[in-house]
Amino acid sequence: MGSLVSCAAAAQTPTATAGGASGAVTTASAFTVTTRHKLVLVGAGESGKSTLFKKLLMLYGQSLSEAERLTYRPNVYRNVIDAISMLCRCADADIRPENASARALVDAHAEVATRAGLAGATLPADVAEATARLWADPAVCGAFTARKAELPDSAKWFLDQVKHIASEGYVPSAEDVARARTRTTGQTEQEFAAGGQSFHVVDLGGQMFERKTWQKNLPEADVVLFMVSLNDYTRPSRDDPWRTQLHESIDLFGELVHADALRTSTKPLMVFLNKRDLFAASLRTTPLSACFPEFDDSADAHTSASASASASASAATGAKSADVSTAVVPSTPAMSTTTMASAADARVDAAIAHVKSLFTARAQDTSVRVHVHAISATDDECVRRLVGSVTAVVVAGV
Ligand SMILES: Nc1nc2c(ncn2[C@@H]2O[C@H](COP(=O)(O)OP(=O)(O)OP(=O)(O)O)[C@@H](O)[C@H]2O)c(=O)[nH]1
Ligand SMILES: [Mg+2]
Repeated sequence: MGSLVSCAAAAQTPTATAGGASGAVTTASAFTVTTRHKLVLVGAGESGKSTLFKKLLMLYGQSLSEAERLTYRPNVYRNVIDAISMLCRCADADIRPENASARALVDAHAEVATRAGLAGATLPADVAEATARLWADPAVCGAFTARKAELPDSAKWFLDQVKHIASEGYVPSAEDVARARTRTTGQTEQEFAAGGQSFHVVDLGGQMFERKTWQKNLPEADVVLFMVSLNDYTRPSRDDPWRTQLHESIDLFGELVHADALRTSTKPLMVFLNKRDLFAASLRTTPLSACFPEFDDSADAHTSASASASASASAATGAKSADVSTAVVPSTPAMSTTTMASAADARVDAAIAHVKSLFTARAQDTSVRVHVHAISATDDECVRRLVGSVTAVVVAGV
């Protein structure tokens, strides 16, 4: 699946069969496919479009060879150094004096590597050791927990395994590749086959200055996939301290459904409320009402009323109860673990239902057919279910 490293070139020629594309198309031909459905991935920056794109190719294309995974090593190194540098800047004077030398080492490595244009080229063992010490420092941990730094959501994934990443012979796993953060510029496209259908998926950059590519791709899309980071309810907007990036994502969706290419069309538009895993974890400490004051977070409002809705919603989205099984739910001696887990699930699902209603409300005066699912793009099983839902939509044509 050379596509993951070379697909930018394929962007000019969507039917190119080089690299991974050929593998996916070969699979498609086994089903005697006649139609190729174009899926266009849009949504705000860091909502998880590329993560889903990579997962789709990993699950439905050919698995990545060791050589291909190795090409992601500099990216992983860079993710580690960027994350620890940002956290140290936020923790700053509170870092323990005994970790001052570790910080100096990390800073020097980051600075020299950046100046030499070699960020990500190496991750020496002593720098990895220093990173691990800093990651264990209470001030750095505190800065992470308090979300003081604008870190990619994969920061913890990589910092937790920094010594392994720096070890000799380290080859990024498929999961490391999926989670390695790189901002998408322009567009990346690829083909895959699933459920007897052939798909052409286009991953577009979501940062503000990248969105010009959306207009060009939307008219040709058979299904528009709009990604949202549910966890953005805890991320303040960069422009307005009273709003969060989730508010901005809702506005962006409103603009999208009213764009000329969509407003009067009956194109299916699937909204993926992504990062359900992080959302469930964040709800333990930050109520959704902190972002949407009209939402009632109280346990009583959701546990009994939405328990059955929760079960069906979880089944439909592939949401895992295990994600929230340790959630802090007001416990009584009579409350069993299962009850606690389902109560926590019900609260997460109620919060998701509220966010979903905010998105669907924006499309009410359009003819766009909106389908909303809560997902975790990092979860293979969830991505498989998502593909089932996409297939059902293209087959039904609604
Ligand atoms: N825990 C968790 N992390 C996720 C999930 N989906 C994406 N991420 C992480 O979120 C970060 C951003 O994901 P990307 O896929 O790069 O986001 P994007 O939408 O392509 O961003 P742009 O290219 O800037 O538009 C990465 O570090 C991913 O590993 C998820 O479901 N759960
Ligand atoms: Mg991207």
